Amino acid sequence: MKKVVLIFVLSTILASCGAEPKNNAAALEKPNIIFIYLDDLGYGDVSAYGATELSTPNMDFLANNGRKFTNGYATSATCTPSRYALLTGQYPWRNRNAKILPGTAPLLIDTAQVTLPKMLRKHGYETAVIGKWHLGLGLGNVNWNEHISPGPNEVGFDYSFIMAATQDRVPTVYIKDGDVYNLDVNDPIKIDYEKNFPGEPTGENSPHLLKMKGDPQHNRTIVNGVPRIGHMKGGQSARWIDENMADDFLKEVQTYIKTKKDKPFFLYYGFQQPHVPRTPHPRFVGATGMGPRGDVIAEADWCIGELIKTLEQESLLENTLIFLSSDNGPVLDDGYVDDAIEKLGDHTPTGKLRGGKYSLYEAGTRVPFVTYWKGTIEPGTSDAIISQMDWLSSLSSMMGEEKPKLDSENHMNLLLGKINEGREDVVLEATSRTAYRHGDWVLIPPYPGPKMFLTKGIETGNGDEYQLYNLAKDVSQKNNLAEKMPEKRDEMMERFLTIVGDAYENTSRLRFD
Ligand code: NG6
Ligand code: CA
Repeated sequence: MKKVVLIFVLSTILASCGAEPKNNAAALEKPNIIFIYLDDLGYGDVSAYGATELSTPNMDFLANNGRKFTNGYATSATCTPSRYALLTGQYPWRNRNAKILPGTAPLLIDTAQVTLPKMLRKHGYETAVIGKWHLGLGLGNVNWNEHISPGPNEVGFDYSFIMAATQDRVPTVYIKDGDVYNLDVNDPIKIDYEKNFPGEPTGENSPHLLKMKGDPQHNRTIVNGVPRIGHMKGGQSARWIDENMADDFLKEVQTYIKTKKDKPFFLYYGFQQPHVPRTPHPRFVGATGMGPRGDVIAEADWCIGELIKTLEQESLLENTLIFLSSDNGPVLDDGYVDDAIEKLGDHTPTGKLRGGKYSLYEAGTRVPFVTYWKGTIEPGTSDAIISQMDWLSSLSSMMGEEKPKLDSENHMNLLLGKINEGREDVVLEATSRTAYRHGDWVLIPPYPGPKMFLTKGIETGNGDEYQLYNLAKDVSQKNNLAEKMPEKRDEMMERFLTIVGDAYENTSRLRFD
């Protein structure tokens, strides 16, 4: 009898807790969290975002059954700064080292900094990063033949299986919990970004060994028939096979999920696609008729489908919050001859947006941005402004924490599709230059330097004049209103400077080539 009463009392208390209006309705929940983070996937590369020449059924599944954001931003138009902001909740331009890093760069995140995985770990999560890292490793002068630290494991990840930088940079090996994976100690790895090791084949001196040609920057050590940025010697048994990379990461992800059933987990799944070199597994070659760029998008989409299947098989889909996005906008020619331009046909990787990777225009930073949580997030579309940087504060609030003092804002209810209000404004960054969005308006202040990345055919956003666009009426940024609306321009500039201060003064004098 007593037991029954106690249970009744407890359940009444619990029920009344749940019924209380909370800042965050999901405050008591600790779902698994998976970030699916693609590399250089454009706003227009997903069929749910309007692509008609390319089919992405699994990304569409998440977008159409979850919340599809049409004004979701990466903080930056390149990889390292976007990833830095995603994990630390800080604008990357506050850290002058947050730029595209070479493969030998030291760890960019301070081990004392607040990070998303550290915050979640405090709340009982197990955390893992599998895939692309590109946030630096060690303290400089890494010896790849010894344990490498600090790295992901020192900034909050319990488990890491990573590619150090990019697929086009040496060292072309995986690193598992700080150790090069499959390394033979008798064949040590040496890395040099400046000069070659005597007798080592490069794209330049041994073009007959290439299965894909690179430009002069991507023409150093040849690994697996692909010339890279930087020189590498040794580590033969550890070198990855590019065509297997998608399967390698997926297998890691599936194993991780299957073994993590007791505690909630946070998994950051960093895809390498469709960054260069684009090397689809043979079973995806020809999948799209668009050459390697299209085919690796099909491959990535397949991996996402397999991930969803695994979650379903493990009965985890209803208890897992999934975020799908990209670190920056699209580029066609990024250093290799792979027919990306020639076979594009009618596909528009940027959708209706202007610019692309490296650009201050919208296509640089506005990316596919989807949240999915079966049974919790109602399907729908949101045009509210949201930044990837906001996850840290949003998830902090979900864990019942105070908002950390960071650039990150709490928009958990928006991410869960409960409301449709987001950021008032956001600063957008491209190769250290910044622009400012407030409501429907975007201001690009003047920057010196070329207006076009000639080899890439992408507009930089540079110019001698202010640029002011109303995105509600002119999403393609064709109609510069700065001269017609000087008051609006000044108001925007004032707000912008209040946030970025010296950062604009410093970058506006530099040239970006
Ligand atoms: C650039 C590389 C480019 C790509 C990019 C990083 C040259 C000329 N270009 O420096 O190929 O690797 O860095 O891309 O070297 S990101 O998506 O990781 O930011
Ligand atoms: Ca990228």
